[in-house]
Amino acid sequence: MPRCFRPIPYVASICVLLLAAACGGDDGGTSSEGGGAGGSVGGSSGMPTTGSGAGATTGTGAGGAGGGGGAATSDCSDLPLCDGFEGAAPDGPPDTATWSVVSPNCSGTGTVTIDGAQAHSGARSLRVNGGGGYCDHVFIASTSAIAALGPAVYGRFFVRFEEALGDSHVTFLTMKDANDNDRDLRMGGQSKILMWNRESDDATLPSLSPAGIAQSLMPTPDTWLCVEFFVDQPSASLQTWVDGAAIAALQVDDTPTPDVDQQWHNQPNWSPSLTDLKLGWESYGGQTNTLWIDDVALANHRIGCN
Ligand SMILES: [Ca+2]
Repeated sequence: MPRCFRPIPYVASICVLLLAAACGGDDGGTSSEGGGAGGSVGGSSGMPTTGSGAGATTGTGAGGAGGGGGAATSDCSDLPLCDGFEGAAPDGPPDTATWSVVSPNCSGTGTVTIDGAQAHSGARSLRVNGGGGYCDHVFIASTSAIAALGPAVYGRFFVRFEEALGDSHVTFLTMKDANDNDRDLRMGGQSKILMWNRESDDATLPSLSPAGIAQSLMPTPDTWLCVEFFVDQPSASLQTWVDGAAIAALQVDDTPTPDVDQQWHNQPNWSPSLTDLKLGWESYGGQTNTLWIDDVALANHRIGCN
C-alpha cells in the first residue's frame, strides 16, 4: 500500500494513500521541479574496491548472470549480480534471465527499455520513463542475487536523471524487507535531495529538516552518478556513497543523530532482511522524470565505481 510524504516544509505530514485513491491518480502533492541543483557532485574514482563487510557471513552466490560484454568500466563478472545492459537488444526489456519487469499492484504509463543512445559503460543502459502517478510506477526486479548474499548486502549502480529531483517524494530503488512485513526499503528523493525512506512507517533518512537536507545532495541533471549502498542486518546499519564519497545524511548507525537517522530509530527493531532489488521509478506527488541506469552490481563487499 503506498504511502508518501507531502512536501510541507519540514514537518512532513504523513499521507497514507488508499490504493484506489492512488490509482485514481493525483493526490495533489506539489510537483514543482526544483530550480538549479545545488550541490554539484565531485569527480569519481579513487575508491577502494574491497571492503570488510562487517558481519558478512556468506560467500558469493551463483555465477554472474546478465549482459556482460561491452567496454564495461567495472569488472564485476564474478559477482552474483552484474549487468551493464549490453546483452539485451535496444528498445526491448533487459535480460530476462536476470530481470523481470514489474509494476506491483497496478500499472500505468511508466516504461523501462534498453536504450542504445545513452550509456555509462559500453553502448547501452536501461531507460526509465517515469510517470507521475503511483500506478505509473515500473521497475526491473532481481530476486536471486540478493537472496544469495545473506544479511550483508553491498550494491552499486550508476544513475542519470534528465531533470533535477523535485520537492515531492519519489523512489528509484526499492528492496523488499522480509523482516518488515515485506514492506520496501526505498531510495529516492524528496525536497530535491537523495534520501532513503522506509515504507512501513514512512521514516526518512535524513530527516527533512533544513539541517538534514543540507547533509544530503541534489543530483546534477544529465550527469551519471555512482551510487553505492551497504545494508547490514547484523548491525542494523545502512551506508551510502555517491561517486565514492560517504554521504553523511544517508547513514544509519547505532546512535540516533538529530536531523539524520534519529527518525529511523523510531523503529528500534529494524533488522533488514532483503529479498529483492528493484530499480525504476515510483512517484507519490506527480513528479515525472526520465532516468537511465547502468552497471548494476550486488556483492558481499564494497564494489566501487571503477
Ligand atoms: Ca552499459
